[in-house]
Amino acid sequence: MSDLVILGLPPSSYVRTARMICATKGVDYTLQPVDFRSEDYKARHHPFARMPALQHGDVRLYECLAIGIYVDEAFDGPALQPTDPVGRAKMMQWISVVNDYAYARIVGGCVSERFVKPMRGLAPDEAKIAAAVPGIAECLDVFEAAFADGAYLVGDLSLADLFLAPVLHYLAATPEGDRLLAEKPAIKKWMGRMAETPAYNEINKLGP
Ligand SMILES: N[C@@H](CCC(=O)N[C@@H](CS)C(=O)NCC(=O)O)C(=O)O
Repeated sequence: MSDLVILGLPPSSYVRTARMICATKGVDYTLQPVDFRSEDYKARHHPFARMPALQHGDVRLYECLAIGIYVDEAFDGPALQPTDPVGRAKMMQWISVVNDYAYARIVGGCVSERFVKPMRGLAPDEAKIAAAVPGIAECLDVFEAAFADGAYLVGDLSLADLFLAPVLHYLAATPEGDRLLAEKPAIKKWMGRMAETPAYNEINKLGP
């Protein structure tokens, strides 16, 4: 049994990415639910009060990319990063695309409104969702073109695919995503390919 701990809540997209990375590597981990807004969590694990964080012996990390690189390089299992400079740079490019554009537009603009707000008893902001749709469509155009060129974002399955998977999984569960993705056969094929992996099923069973 590994003494690796992922701190975070199961619905979080980035926590799902961290868990998928562990599952794909075959690394055992414990998921520790956290009160991510608490002063204790901020002081001990994440000064910006986000999820996930990692603890492994004396190693404490926050930021999903740092966690992903650590798990990939510190443990045996399939390599999740290209080794050539161009492939590695492209993987980082795609992770930046997810972090800086796709996550904000898809999760911030649509998924949070459709799923998180209702959980808090609030109505989705339909105007905010409608305003987010063109930016989401732009992201999907870019991913569609990438998957038309290859089975994964860069060469073989990499960290980049595992950053994107939970975001698109959530998007597909919204009416907007269902409609937009219906016109994206290459993305859907990639999602089908991801769904065949144990890691993807692990996040799927957590729903939605
Ligand atoms: N840059 C961070 C982002 C992490 C992040 O935004 N996580 C979300 C959950 S998916 C979170 O903690 N949200 C809490 C909040 O916004 O208050 C990373 O890469 O780990």
